[in-house]
Amino acid sequence: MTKPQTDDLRWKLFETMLLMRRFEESVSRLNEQKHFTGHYHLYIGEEATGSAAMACLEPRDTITTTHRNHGHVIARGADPGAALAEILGRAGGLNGGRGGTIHLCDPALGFLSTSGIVGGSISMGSGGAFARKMKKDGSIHMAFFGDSALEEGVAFEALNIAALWKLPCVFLCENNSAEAWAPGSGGYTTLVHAAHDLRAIPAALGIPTTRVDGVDVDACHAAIMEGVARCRAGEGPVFIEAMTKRWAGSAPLWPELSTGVTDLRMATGEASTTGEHHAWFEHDDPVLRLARTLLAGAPANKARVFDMDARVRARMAEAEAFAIASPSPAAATLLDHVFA
Ligand SMILES: Cc1ncc(C[n+]2csc(CCOP(=O)(O)OP(=O)(O)O)c2C)c(N)n1
Ligand SMILES: [Mg+2]
Repeated sequence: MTKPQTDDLRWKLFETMLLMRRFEESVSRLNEQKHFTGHYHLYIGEEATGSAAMACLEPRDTITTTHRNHGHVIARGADPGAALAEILGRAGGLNGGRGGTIHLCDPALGFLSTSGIVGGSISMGSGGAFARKMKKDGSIHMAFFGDSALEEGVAFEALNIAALWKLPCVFLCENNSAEAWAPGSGGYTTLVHAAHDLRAIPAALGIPTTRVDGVDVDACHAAIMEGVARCRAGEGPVFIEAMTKRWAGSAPLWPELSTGVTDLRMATGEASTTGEHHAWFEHDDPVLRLARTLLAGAPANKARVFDMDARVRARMAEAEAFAIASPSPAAATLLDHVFA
């Protein structure tokens, strides 16, 4: 059930979502311009979930995330320039250029680890939540993962131990497979699971579950806040499944900015949404959806929306310049951070 949110919270979430979106558009552009090579994943289409989730956390809480991490790291407040530099593998990056896009991580903001191993975030999530429980201070852990992670055996074990030990973990499943549920249904399928309702897996272990529209930021915030409150109260883990449509640009193996640079005039009716991506522009893009909510019946908000976007774009232009100017790690540092 969607609870009405305050306007202040909506504006805060909108600014975060815009920054996440403009960040990913920069990543796409920098890849096209060959500033970095190798595989990468964009968070476009899932901004409502990540921004709402981060708004429910406190600074003392910890987080684990996945290969599709950019949005989480940015929404938690990481510096966009240092994050972009990391994706470019530069010395000025969040992790000195060692992590790259797949392992982008900001430990200072409570990210314990970012794992490119599907299912890794769930297992480290139970570990992180165990540490929080030992602290006895009401802090919690949030583990982000995709729908495919539940195919991994370790997911069952990690959920089981979290249930048995009442660990304060929000297991946040970002399910972007709604229309690519099985092989042959088109697009690049991620989920091949015998369970047709993923909630059945944690539910079998007695973990409370919720499914929420991952494009609706109000609904996400309400559902995640409820889960976070349960965890903080010592009632054990929760499982939240945020459903999003697969963004067309994530359908191919390599991301493509197929829907173009986001044009907020689509939310005011000043730019056309017709064509191949009509449904995405009208219903499935969380940024455009929230822009429409903010503008509904409040024409005076138009200037605020576009001013906010201009500020965010200027911030991203600075971030891009910083990342591109950042040098590659010095050869002499090659063996730094090597354990053995
Ligand atoms: C253990 C493991 N198996 C396979 C892969 C290759 N792989 C990378 S991303 C991915 C799909 C992940 O899907 P999902 O968890 O739903 O996240 P999404 O990319 O859809 O956000 C796979 C199979 C991997 N990284 N780790
Ligand atoms: Mg998926």
